[in-house]
Amino acid sequence: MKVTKSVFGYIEDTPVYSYTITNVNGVEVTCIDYGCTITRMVTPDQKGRLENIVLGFDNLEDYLQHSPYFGCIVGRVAGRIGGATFDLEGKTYSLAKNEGENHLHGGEKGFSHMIWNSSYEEDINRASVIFTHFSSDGEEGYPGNLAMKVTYTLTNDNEFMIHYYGKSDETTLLNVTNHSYFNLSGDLKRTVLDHTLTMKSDQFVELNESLLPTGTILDVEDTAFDFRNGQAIKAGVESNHPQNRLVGGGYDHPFILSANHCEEIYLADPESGRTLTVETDEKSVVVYTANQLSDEKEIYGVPARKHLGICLETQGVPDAIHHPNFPAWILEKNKPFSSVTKYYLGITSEQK
Ligand code: G6D
Repeated sequence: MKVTKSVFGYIEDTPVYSYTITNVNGVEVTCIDYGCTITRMVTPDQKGRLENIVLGFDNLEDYLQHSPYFGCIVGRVAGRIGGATFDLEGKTYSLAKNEGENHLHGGEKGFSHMIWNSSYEEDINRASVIFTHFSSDGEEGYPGNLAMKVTYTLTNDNEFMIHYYGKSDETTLLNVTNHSYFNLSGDLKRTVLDHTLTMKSDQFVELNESLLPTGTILDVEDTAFDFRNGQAIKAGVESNHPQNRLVGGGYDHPFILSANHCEEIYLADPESGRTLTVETDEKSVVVYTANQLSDEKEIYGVPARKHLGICLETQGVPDAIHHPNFPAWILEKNKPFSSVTKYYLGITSEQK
């Protein structure tokens, strides 16, 4: 399988490289080493039309100035950490307050805002782009020298995989995800409101006004958060549930997955026939329906607007460091972290 590499732009004098992997079906994934950002993902619709299905930009300046985490790797810790502080092994750590009094998505210069080392590998039926970053002790306030590796792999079976690997010489925190905004209509023809989502999840995490978890886990039963039998995304926009209203109409919530690696997350666009099946090692997925997407910048020539994309951020439950009832994401000293999330890029007529 073919990988093409080119210079996407420069940050000061440092080149930012772009990689495009193309498979035998014309499926393409383009990513850059700034934030390991996926800038384009091209897949066929049910009529074979190859179109882009993610929000992104075709130039570096727009990523630097206007990106609400389009397509990037988020960490060391995705989501919000309340009060931008945490205690670990008897020590208190202070983090950047980059969203009011809280810490969001790894801080001012987290994984999403740095140039990673990059390389690629080509094989007959798959190709990968490998990103590495050495996060020094104290980077963005986190303890431990953390060696990170993120590998994007595309196969000839239209499967895209992300493998996350991390190892630290001191106990630290690690809760990493990819923040792609998907839109299966193709070239952003429509919002995602008529996309249907089916998820193996019985519970979701209640948020407060700062969009931090309250610590309460709610049942999805009889709410617009019940995706077990599939429903349109617009259910959350039309819902009067206080949690849908709190986030501005839609979703911005962690869902607790009740199963892994059994098609636990299934997004479909009836009109294009495109589907996206997500399987993950992770215990939760933050579903964010771009409720805060502003119209400040066109996206591939399309006016940006609310609900133009949906994020399916597989990860540990946010702010778990402050909630003993949430599964922890403490990375023990010298114990490697390894997690895989798979995305199967399909169409409704085919059987996976
Ligand atoms: C908003 O609350 C949302 C986050 O979940 C999202 O990651 C960010 O926008 C891009 O802050």
